[in-house]
Amino acid sequence: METEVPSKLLTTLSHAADIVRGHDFIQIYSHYDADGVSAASIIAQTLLREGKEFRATLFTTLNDYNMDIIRSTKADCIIITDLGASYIDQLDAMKQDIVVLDHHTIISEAQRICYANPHLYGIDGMTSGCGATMALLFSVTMNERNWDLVQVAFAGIAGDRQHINGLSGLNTYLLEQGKKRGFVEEMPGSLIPAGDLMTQLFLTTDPYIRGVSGNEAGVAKLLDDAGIDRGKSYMDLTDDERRKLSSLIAVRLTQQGMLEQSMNEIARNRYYLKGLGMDAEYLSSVLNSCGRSGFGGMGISAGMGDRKSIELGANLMKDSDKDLVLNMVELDRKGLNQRKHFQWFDSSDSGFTGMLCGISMQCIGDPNKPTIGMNRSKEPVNLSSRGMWCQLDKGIDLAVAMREACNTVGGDGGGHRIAAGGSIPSEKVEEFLDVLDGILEKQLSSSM
Ligand SMILES: [Mn+2]
Repeated sequence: METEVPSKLLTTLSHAADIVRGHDFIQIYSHYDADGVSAASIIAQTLLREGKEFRATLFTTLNDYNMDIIRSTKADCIIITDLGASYIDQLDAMKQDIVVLDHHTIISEAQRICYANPHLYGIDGMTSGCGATMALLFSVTMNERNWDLVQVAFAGIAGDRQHINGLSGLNTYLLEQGKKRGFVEEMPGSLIPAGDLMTQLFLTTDPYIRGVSGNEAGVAKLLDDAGIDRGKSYMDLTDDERRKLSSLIAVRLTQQGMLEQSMNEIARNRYYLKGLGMDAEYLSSVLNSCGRSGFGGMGISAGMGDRKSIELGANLMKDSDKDLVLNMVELDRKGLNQRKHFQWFDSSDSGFTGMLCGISMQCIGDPNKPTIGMNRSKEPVNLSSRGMWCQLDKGIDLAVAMREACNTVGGDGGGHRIAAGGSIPSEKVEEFLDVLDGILEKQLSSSM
């Protein structure tokens, strides 16, 4: 049976397409992560094919400051992707034609502007449709020939980790259509990273393997223990070698406290993008590296399929993967600070706060408590948080907890139940930590 797109969403999307068709110049705003860059690339390519002019701007987050930037645009038509859910009321109050394609938790419904969000149709935007999913659905509503862009949408899905427990909701629809049309292929995954083993085991943070990731001698020893030639790559492994190496990795991950569910998530299915000749996760990392390194324009042209940009982005990715793994080794050495109901770290020296937060939650942290990462290098202090499914089952909702805790100390926060962010004034850090502990305590006790 084929998945269907809710008719209310289709109506909103064709309304959005009509609005956009009526303009010659469109301003795109999107998020700077892999999903946001994917979404912006899909929109940009769609507009280019329609012969429209456009400009794209990426934001690290949508806050009051960036909202002022949006308000001061000279464009008569605006498309906002992977952002906007928390500013619908303010966008509604603007004069321009506005289309918002987001998947973050709903605060309010739109009165005037055109707003599509999986949550509005009873679909979970945290797991079953991301910014790039919404952008693609808009794109194919504009024109059916845009189905090739489903490949870019998969980079967004992978970037927001919506594929780790299997695809669902709107993403399933994208896979069905992508497969049928010959653009996407689904393949089984592994705990072993793809590519040259000496290089990729050194760089891996997915999983982060203590004593192996970021440790050349550790990588060599692991391969020796598995009886595998150090020059081999994942594709060269015999079935026997693959089994041996993956069980040695599983043993180490278990020793560092990783849950079996997390290991299954790492051995998730992979999505091969046939037209682009690469894995969705690879494209996702390239786009993520571009966006986060301040090369958003290059990221968008990479997402639009420009080979040179993809290659330059891949170089950025290798450098940032190395920085990331070495920072993770350092964080692992220092350990996480424990509070009653969460654990936290300070990554002010390195950045990578959100990524380190996700890796430590999954690979080295106490799986029973959410992990909070903090970057105090700028004002306001930037915060990330990650939870686990087992915590959500116990009542944890990080979207609410981060919003309330940040608001209490004069900051802003929000996101998804399992992953949320925020910003707070630097002198309020201690107070924030206390307030957050109290909110999490309430969430846990009220669900019992
Ligand atoms: Mn997203």
